[in-house]
Amino acid sequence: MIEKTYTMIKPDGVRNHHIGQIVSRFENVGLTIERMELGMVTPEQAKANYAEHEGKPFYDGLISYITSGPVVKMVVSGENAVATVRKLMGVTNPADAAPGTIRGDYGLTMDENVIHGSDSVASAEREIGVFFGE
Ligand code: IDP
Ligand code: MG
Repeated sequence: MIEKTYTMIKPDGVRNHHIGQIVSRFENVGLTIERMELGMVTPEQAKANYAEHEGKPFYDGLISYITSGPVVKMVVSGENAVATVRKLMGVTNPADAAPGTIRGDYGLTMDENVIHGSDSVASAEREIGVFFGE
């Protein structure tokens, strides 16, 4: 099914100059970049995006991290876009992510894991609303 997902290169991915490599991976498999914007995440957007993690030990650090520098916000579309982006990202902890995945290739620790991707079509719709206001 053709669907849209929200994905975001986190501040470490931008700071470490991986934007081009990451966007290439999406384009290489045939996904389409529908929207793309470099900018900061506001505290309000960070809290809305990570509401499910409020109260967890890493929550405050996560909000600081995601608001610490510019990110690249993207809407990506294509066949199975949600699952395909998650597959290209690799598992949450870069230490466990397979080589060849974005987190496996460009990350080292859980504190800075390079990229975000929506975990379902419903999350994607919500997150596109949070970050692109639609
Ligand atoms: P996901 O990004 O792979 O969907 P989630 O479990 O939804 O992973 O966690 C959201 C984000 O919160 C992660 O991408 C990571 O930045 C951060 N995070 C999750 N667990 C930890 C942790 O144990 N320590 C530090 N940061 C964490
Ligand atoms: Mg998640």
